[in-house]
Amino acid sequence: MEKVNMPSDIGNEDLMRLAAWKEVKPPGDVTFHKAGGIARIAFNRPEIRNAFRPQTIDEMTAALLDAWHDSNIGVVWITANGPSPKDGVWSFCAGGDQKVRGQAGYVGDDGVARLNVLQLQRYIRNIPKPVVAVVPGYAIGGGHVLHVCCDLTIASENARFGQTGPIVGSFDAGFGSSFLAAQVGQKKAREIWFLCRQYSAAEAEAMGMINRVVPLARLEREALEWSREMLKKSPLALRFIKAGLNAELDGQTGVQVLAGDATMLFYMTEEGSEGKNAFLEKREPDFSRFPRRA
Ligand code: S0N
Repeated sequence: MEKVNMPSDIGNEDLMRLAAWKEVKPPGDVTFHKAGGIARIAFNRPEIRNAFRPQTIDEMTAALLDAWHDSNIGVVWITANGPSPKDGVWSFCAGGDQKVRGQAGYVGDDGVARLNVLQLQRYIRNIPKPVVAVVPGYAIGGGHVLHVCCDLTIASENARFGQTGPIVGSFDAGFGSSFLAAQVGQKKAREIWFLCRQYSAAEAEAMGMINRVVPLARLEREALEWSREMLKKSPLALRFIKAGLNAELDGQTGVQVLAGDATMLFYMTEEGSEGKNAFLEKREPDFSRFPRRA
């Protein structure tokens, strides 16, 4: 069968030269680098289209949490290394590794079957920093859902998008359906899941599922430009906008995140500190100097 995803002979080494990336941890199922306020977390199983096993999700989650708590990081990329050493094909992620799929989920080295990608999806939505899916090829199945969960998606022209659940016997009726529908509309989301077709990057952009399409050789340069633009903006403003955009779909959890952010802002005010100071100074709090704003 013709391989449709072999756009050029650029390699991962070329991409890594674009920024002064510092390796945060040795390569495993993912690689993790940081440079100039950006965390680059990349799937690193290109020989099987970057399909994930529990170890992959564990490593990606650890990297994301590291980026969350690093105040020098303002933008996070979820991307992928490539191309496949076997056939030169580029991929973002082809979802759960079917070779380790057991009866009740994906089985890790500990023999336990898990559905841990759902936790990762929640972290991507909850981390108070923009997460950009930088998609250099196939985003299929659970890999497609991960890009859907990211705040922005920049893809290369060769990228292909689609779901396979109803073919391989799985589905994501959570964010993979509801957030997708919020992006492309109910009819299109049903088409994507019911027919399991693949869509080109141009089609994905036209249906509002991704933000920008560029040649593969330009992909990470474009992502750098978008990221640097965001890094110049107010971190608190971006944090609140993300929480607000998520709130409706996330229900009470979304309200909790937004409310938590409001609490953090309140802590940062004199009025917010008065109660704590009064308690520590063993006196009555005095809120009389704070205005009741219109
Ligand atoms: C990506 C596709 C379309 C690429 O086609 P192409 O170019 O023809 O390549 P292939 O020859 O098919 O593949 C090349 C090599 O890569 C291996 N491979 C590809 N995908 C996988 C995979 N998902 N698992 C394991 N191996 C994979 C091939 O086997 C081949 O290897 P070799 O050379 O050794 O033969 C095409 O590859 C494709 O369609 N892939 C399968 C896509 C798929 O069905 N993914 C799974 C979908 N389901 C999920 O992702 C589950 C999501 C999930 O995790 C979840 C969902 C809801 C709730 C909870 C969870 C959870 O588990 O937490």
